[in-house]
Amino acid sequence: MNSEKFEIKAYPEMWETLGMDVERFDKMRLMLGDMYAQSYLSQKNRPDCMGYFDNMIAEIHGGRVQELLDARQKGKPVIGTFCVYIPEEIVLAAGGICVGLCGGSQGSIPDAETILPRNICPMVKSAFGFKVGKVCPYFQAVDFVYGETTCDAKKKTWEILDKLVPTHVMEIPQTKRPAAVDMWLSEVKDFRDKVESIAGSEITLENLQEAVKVMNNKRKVLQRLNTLRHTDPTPVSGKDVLLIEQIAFYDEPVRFAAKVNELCAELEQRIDEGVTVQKRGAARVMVAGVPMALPNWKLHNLVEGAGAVIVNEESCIGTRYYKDLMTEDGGDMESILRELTSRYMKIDCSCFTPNDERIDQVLQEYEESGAQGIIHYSLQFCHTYNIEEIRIREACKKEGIPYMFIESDYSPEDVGQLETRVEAFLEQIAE
Ligand code: BJ8
Repeated sequence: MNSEKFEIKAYPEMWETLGMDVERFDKMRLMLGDMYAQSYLSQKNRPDCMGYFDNMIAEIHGGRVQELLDARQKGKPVIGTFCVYIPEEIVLAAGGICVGLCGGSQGSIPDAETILPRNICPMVKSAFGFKVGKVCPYFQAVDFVYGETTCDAKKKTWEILDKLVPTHVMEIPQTKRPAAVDMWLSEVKDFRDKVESIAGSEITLENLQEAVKVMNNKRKVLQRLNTLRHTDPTPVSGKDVLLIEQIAFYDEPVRFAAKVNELCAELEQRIDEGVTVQKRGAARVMVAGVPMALPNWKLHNLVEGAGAVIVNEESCIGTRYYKDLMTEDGGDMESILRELTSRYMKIDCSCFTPNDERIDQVLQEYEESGAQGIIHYSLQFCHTYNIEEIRIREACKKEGIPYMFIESDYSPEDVGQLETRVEAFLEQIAE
């Protein structure tokens, strides 16, 4: 796609119907389009199959939103989420759509700060600001949103968000003890009941089994993609893989999996032919830490702009979302819900204590990815990741892994300073 011609399509009539601030949103659309063209379309030698994902961005404010509205018209539940703990399988089994609403944009933060304190996580402020400013068609299109009690910023924001959009809260335990797992199973069942009440019918065993297969397949293709990008030299940029991991949270899962598979086939061919996006001698970096919600491409722009390549994201918009699968052996409703609960409890979010599994997982992914160093990325005011960083740093030191910690937000103010730090880190890796 030609960067000069790229534009995110406008759907003013639809936005009007959704009760959005159309004039303001239209300006944000143009800015996002420019940002995308600059960050993405300026890359050299991209795989042809990235065209589908470019188009998903071009249609981000219309095409997919229309699919959500069509589903609602047919009485299907359309649910907004903010965390990978919300079991998508249940929504799919009810014929519904699950859409990620985490915010990765600076543009909506001033809206949030008219209500919320300034010194909380930018991801929470960005998402909340989208609803306050009426500048996100997805927020306007959902039946309700499902929050969770993972961190303090989120769980207290849901009480305020509920005044603007129906907000349900799922209790996520803080430990993985047997009693905590049982408690969470009951939360999963409550979630199922809520989804069924919107759908107006019970989820059948057959539909749940099918939904498990659909989600497994989506996760498997993301695993395939991640394995291919680990090839040295890599056939695809870290930015492009991050984009796909972000789109995974709002695209239709069967279509998405098919398109990622097409891309994987192209990457295999590139590997055979020795086609790479990695410059000779480029440093290979793994990123670990908090999720980077669309359009947070700040760190990837910095690292790849400095000539290195990112080869893994240990993050919920990354491997934490797709590393664990379910069995597809059948079973009854109760056993599938139990397995679903266990599958989700393997997610090693820093909100858990203790969280030793994550330290091991980071080291394992470092090995598998062929990276030469780790950047731990946290958002400002995210206490759990900022503190867990200490243990990751210690583990890296013990293993002799080059390591750097970045705490940032969505504003461009620290870009210059981060550029200098990233360059120094890349030089250290190259030594
Ligand atoms: S399972 S990482 S998606 S909670 S960065 S909002 S934790 S203050 S995003 Fe997350 Fe679920 Fe965990 Fe994953 Fe709070 Fe931290 Fe902000 Fe965060």
